[in-house]
Amino acid sequence: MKLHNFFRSGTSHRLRIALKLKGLDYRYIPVDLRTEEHAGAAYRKINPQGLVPALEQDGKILLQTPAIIEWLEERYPTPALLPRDPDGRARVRALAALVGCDIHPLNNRRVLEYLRAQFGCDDAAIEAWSATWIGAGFDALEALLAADPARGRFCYGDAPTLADVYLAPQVESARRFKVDMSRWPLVAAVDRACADIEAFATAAPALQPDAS
Ligand SMILES: N[C@@H](CCC(=O)N[C@@H](CS)C(=O)NCC(=O)O)C(=O)O
Repeated sequence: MKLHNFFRSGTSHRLRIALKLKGLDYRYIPVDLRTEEHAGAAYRKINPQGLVPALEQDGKILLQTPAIIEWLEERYPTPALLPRDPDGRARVRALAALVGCDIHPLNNRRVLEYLRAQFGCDDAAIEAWSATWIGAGFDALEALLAADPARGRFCYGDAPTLADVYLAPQVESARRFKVDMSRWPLVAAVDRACADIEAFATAAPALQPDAS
């Protein structure tokens, strides 16, 4: 498999974690967001949307991390990233969607660049914007975790699931935007539990070949 990705991209980070949890090897193909490589013609042949990551296998290109991770789950079911029962699956998917649909897209690079270019936002304004949407999402996540009587070390139970695969990169991004994580002790505790697992530790942005 070839993983077209960028070390600091949250969605790339999410997919690296899922691949590593499944024990799958991949070739790391860096796509540099700093030089707009993702917007160029060569990468748009892989993903016309000009977004990373993309996963290539046997000449097929898979796009959109929710679809790619569900494909991995179906193709390589062990270890499972979703619980067996429908209620558990709905819960885990909801926690993942809270991050993937309602936090991450608002803080995407192209959104922040648009705020800078069209509305003259400076670094402080960008940090305030990002902190607002990360905070709103993490407030809800913290409440959901607190209300779950069966909660274990992770978002759902005592083994990592899809929800943790989404959560850990979002916490990493929150730190990059200088968001104080002490407001969400349960979210921070889940992130620490994830960091103890090799798949999460080795997927970290700072350890990737294009990190600088
Ligand atoms: N919904 C897409 C989102 C992908 C995405 O937003 N990727 C970001 C990096 S985390 C990107 O390529 N951004 C480029 C830009 O904003 O210019 C997915 O889950 O794969």
